[in-house]
Amino acid sequence: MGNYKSGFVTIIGRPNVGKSTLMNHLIGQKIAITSNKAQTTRNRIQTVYTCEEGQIVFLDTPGINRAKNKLGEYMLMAAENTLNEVDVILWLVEPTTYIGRGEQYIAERLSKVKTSVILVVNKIDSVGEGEVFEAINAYKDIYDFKEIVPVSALKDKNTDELIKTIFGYLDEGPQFYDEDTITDQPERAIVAEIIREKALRSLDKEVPHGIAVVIDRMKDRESGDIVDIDATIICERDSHKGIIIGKKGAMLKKIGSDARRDMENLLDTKVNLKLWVKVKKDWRDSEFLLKNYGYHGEE
Ligand SMILES: Nc1nc2c(ncn2[C@@H]2O[C@H](COP(=O)(O)OP(=O)(O)OP(=O)(O)O)[C@@H](O)[C@H]2O)c(=O)[nH]1
Ligand SMILES: [Mg+2]
Repeated sequence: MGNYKSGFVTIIGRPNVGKSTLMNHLIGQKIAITSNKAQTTRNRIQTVYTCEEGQIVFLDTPGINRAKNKLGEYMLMAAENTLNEVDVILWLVEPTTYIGRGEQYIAERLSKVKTSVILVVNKIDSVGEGEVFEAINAYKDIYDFKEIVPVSALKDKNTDELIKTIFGYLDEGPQFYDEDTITDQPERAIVAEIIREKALRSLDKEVPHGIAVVIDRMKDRESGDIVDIDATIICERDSHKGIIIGKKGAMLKKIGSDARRDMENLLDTKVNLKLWVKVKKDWRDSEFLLKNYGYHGEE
């Protein structure tokens, strides 16, 4: 097998531009959670794409945003720490000509790194061709991109082309992971994220941003055909707890049954899910609680 290529590719951008959706579609499996709420992704999530030509290790990162608390600082670090460590940076943007302060900030950060940057104009299914063209025109003036690739992550439009383009910037290299490896995320972490996704999708306003999910127990029954999962949703206020539980428990029930369906698909077995809700005031500003809930500092 001559000329096998490999490398690391980070996906960065403002919140909600579709980074996690793109990564899931590129590897063909849902690993990272997605939602229409900004700041869905909180940790760096690694996935692996393997084909005959080589292997690409993708890093999905939290949306780059001004930090409002310790969790925000952690998220920003998780995204920015990848910039110098990778072979290629994919910078995802919306298909518009509006280049705000957030984008300016990213362009400025990128001007300090030597890594090749590919601009990915996402969500082209949501606008006309003219707008895509104008967006490309606007962006090409703010940074010296190696390539600009328009895609629709959601509709899998032009994503094959993106993979081809990425391989153009990778060198010959080893296969880092065996072809069965899809992600570095442990099953327990994915299960916790599934619950957080359902909560994000069902809850409104500030409530979903203040939650964390902890898996208290995950155990196969001896009969082998069912997994018992106990999990706790942490929130910041008593009033939020009431909202998460809902009238006669309806909201919690909905989150639970939505989550259970995804878990059964992931684990390929029946799941018995029990959910609890607990209040931990200001956990997003507590170093100790952040670590406890899985947001460990990276070196
Ligand atoms: N129309 C359209 N919507 C998309 C596309 N890609 C993503 N979305 C939607 O955009 C929203 C945000 O997607 P995510 O993948 O969660 O975005 P993200 O960049 O990972 O967001 P953060 O993790 O918060 O930084 C979701 O509602 C997606 O369904 C696309 O190609 N077209
Ligand atoms: Mg995301």
